[in-house]
Amino acid sequence: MIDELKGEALFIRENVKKHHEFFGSALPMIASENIMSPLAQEMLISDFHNRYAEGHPGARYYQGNEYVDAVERKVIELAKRLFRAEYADVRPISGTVANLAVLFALAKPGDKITTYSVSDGAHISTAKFGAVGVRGCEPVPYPFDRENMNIDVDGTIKLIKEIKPKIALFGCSVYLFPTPLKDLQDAFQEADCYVWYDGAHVLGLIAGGKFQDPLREGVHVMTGSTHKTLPGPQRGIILANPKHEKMRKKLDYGVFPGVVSNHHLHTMAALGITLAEHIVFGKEYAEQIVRNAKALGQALYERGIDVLCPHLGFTESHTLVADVSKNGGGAYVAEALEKAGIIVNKNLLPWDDVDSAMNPSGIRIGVQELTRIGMKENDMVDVAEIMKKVIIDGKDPKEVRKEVAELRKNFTKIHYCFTSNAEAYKYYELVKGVG
Ligand code: DSN
Repeated sequence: MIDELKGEALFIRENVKKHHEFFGSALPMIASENIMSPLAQEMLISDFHNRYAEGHPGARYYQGNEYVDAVERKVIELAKRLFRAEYADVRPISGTVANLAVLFALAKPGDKITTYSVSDGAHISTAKFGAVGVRGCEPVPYPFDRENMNIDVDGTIKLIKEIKPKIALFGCSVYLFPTPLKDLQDAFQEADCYVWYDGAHVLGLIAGGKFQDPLREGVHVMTGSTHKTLPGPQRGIILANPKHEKMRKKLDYGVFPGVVSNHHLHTMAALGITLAEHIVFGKEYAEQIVRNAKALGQALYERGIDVLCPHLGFTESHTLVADVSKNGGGAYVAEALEKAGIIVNKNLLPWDDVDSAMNPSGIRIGVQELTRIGMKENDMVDVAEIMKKVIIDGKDPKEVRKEVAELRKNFTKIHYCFTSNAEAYKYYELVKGVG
């Protein structure tokens, strides 16, 4: 029995090791992922993981939090500094949990919330079948300009003025271009609504001075996960310039006791280290991400792949979207690329029915992780050439896999962090001598 279950445990460990090897020789291009710095990774195996802390530093429900309190105070301070926010709550354990906290704080069942549609790029937590619906709120979609992959400004102004939503929410998993928030100010005023921006995908760009700066564009609250363009742990954050004191209290209560009990202290520590590193390296990193995304868009487009928005330079973020319906569809292309070691995801495009999520027209491509391991614009051309071999030339992905592994040999380090010489995707042999 012991031997059998030790075998099961080793099976799990072995597969995690294989995963490391796979990612270490692949091109990870999921737009919502990234790798943490070694210093941040170290926090994940600390004793912080084993402990509880509820409430606020200095006002806890458990003993033993002396050092946890010092860390939490520091993480809040770093978050406020990086995002120039009056208010930061670093306790949400994921982006969706942060969103639930805001929904419980600022809305009640039956309230209307204007938002992007999922097929136009919205995150699922903003949908009827996601957190907004779980709170019992009514999402009302913004009119969308498919050609420019953004809200239709005139239509959105009209909608907000008519509907007078409780919250005007802007939250996407595909943010190619900044939301023109400044153009909507009058509508926000007239509706007297809360303005909420879910910046999960672009937090690292925002902090690095790229894309847009929602908290200075009329947004009251910005949420996000902390592991995308901000290359931190799987966690969430709430940043705000509260409309009034009452809002501050509501947000606080929305998090705890609202939707978070213990807040996973090891990832909080990792977040703090990520924030400190981003204060130093974030600008340089964000600028390179956007340059790389544009370069990859151009190179793919020149090779016959239908990347959206060529007339706008493809993107202003880390993300590209391509319509691959003529190449076999999103599911087929994403799987073929995976076999070649190029990891992207199939993605709905605005003209897809939401029910076709398992076989949509598009793929979504992110360059934040390739940038993190040191790739520059000229490397994007190499990546595009390899992708073309699968998508356009229909070459055997297993053959292309060898080229991918060869290319990756030149990119083994994590950049834009305090320990820039460290190996990416390293498997740390924590437990020696098992078995
Ligand atoms: N749905 C995830 C993504 O954008 O990939 C984010 O939660």
